[in-house]
Amino acid sequence: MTYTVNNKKLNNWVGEVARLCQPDSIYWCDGSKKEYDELMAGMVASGAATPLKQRPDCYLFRSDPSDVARTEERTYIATPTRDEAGPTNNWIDPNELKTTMTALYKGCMKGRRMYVIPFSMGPIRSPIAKIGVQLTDSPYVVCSMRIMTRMGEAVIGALGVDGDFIPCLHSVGAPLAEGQKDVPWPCAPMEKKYVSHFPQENLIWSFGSGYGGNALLGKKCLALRIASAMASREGWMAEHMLILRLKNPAGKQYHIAAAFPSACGKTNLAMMVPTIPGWKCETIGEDIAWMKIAPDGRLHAINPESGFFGVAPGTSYASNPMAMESVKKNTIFTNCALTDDGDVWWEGMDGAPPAHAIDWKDGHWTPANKTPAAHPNARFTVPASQCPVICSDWEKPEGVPIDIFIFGGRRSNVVPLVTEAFDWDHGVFWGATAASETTAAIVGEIGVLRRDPFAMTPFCGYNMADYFRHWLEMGDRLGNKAPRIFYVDWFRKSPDGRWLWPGFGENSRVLKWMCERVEGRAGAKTTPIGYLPTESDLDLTGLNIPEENLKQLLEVDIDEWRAEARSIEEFFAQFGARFPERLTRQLRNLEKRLG
Ligand code: OXD
Ligand code: MN
Repeated sequence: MTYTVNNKKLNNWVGEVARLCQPDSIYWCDGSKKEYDELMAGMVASGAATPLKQRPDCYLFRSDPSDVARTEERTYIATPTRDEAGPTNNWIDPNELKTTMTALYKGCMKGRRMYVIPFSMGPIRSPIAKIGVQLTDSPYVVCSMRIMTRMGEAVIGALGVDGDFIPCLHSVGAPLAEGQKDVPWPCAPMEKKYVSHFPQENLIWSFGSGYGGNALLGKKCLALRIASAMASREGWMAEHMLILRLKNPAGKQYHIAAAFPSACGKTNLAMMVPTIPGWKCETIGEDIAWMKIAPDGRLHAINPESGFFGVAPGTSYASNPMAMESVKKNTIFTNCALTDDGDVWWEGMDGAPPAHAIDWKDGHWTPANKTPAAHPNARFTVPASQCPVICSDWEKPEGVPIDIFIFGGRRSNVVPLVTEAFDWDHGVFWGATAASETTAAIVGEIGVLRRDPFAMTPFCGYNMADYFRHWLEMGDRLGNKAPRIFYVDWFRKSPDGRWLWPGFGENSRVLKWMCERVEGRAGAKTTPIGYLPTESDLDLTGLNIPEENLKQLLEVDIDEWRAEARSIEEFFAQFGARFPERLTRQLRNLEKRLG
């Protein structure tokens, strides 16, 4: 160790875990580039990582084929009663879960080193930030955490002698016997994987997976599940939201936070290049927002992360040029394909596919193959500072004041391009009823929908009904300083299955309307579901879009909405007595307006 740790709670916990997991050695991470380079060199030597000839300081990892994504079915919220976790979470009694997992952790780090990763979610010493410490036996996790969080010695300084932290215990669950050779991606079988949260104790225990949100515990586990439970107790908000700053041609700034389910374009929107002349977008975050009411009475947001863990397939210069520019150096790629000239490739990248590549399973691949070269959940892990449009204030400790909230999802029909809520409660109703198609929609019919309130279904660390109530109460506290709330759907299709809206940079036209609504300058029509722009309220200059598309994008079909109201009623019913009466009233008001 190159530094001294005087924090008793930390020293005791590290000792306790070491006795249980029995690693060969303990290593305290300092967070330096030298340390990162040494760990990477070790992983290259062992065959776990491949350096990329075409991209400086970039490495490719291939996971075990059984360990490729967040495992929602193995993710638990262990509250004292099932009701505190609510109907949308997996629940196990905390004592039972601890007994099961303690048995798994016993000796699980044998033959491996245990790394201590002190990290801060949010700029170190920001009034909104929180400190966590992750113990892990995965050097891949250490290197990824160095990109995704502020980690190392500086955090130990901020923790001090008696500072508190959120303990995050992680093991890949693959001990090595004496002389046993390691595999490139150690992990445990599915039935032994657990991603467990104990919200009453602010404690995270993860076992058996080395991938993404299962293993980089600062992200979904701490910054969303544990933080959402802390936020409801402490009166702030932890949300699955991107944060961006939009600047109009006069230089006026607007800050927007938007919640969309995974793979609905959060990263693309956060780094968008507006097509309207003079408007600029700057990225603050692309996945998570932590927000507190500041002394000015407004809601201020920080991005608790310091890197992007983005989905690679589909990312291209056409869909997200800023992401493509960001990943040119210092990036970890996981489960992408490797080209013969030493670069990465994935489906949807610009240009023709390579004639030959090594696929994510380490096999030979040509375009004739039926299976994809990159896994559909292949990822890039990149420092946020490398994004060419990162906002100069992205690390401001007090955050940025939010003007606008956006909710949305992927719906091929029913939901218009954009709707403004009548007021805060109506906006919370929009958030609570957000839905997204989980499969391709059948033309002309409502597709297979999953309701994903606030895009938080997999990430809410307590009963979702109480979470809705928390949103309503935040509105009461914010009063007339509350952000305005909008709902968007970039994914509308025509009855014959064509996209009605071009999306990407053209979405700036919709954002411009929102900003002008905030200023009281843009018009709107009142409909039963909220305020909608008319064609003339949107700036469509230079956009070549058929009249018929606009008509469909901005219409409200009363019959479809009556069916929608019935489906919302069914969805709300699962929350029982805990469900806030104010949202039931919103549903009744919608029904009345629909007639
Ligand atoms: C997600 C992610 O799955 O951000 O939402 O990785
Ligand atoms: Mn996400």
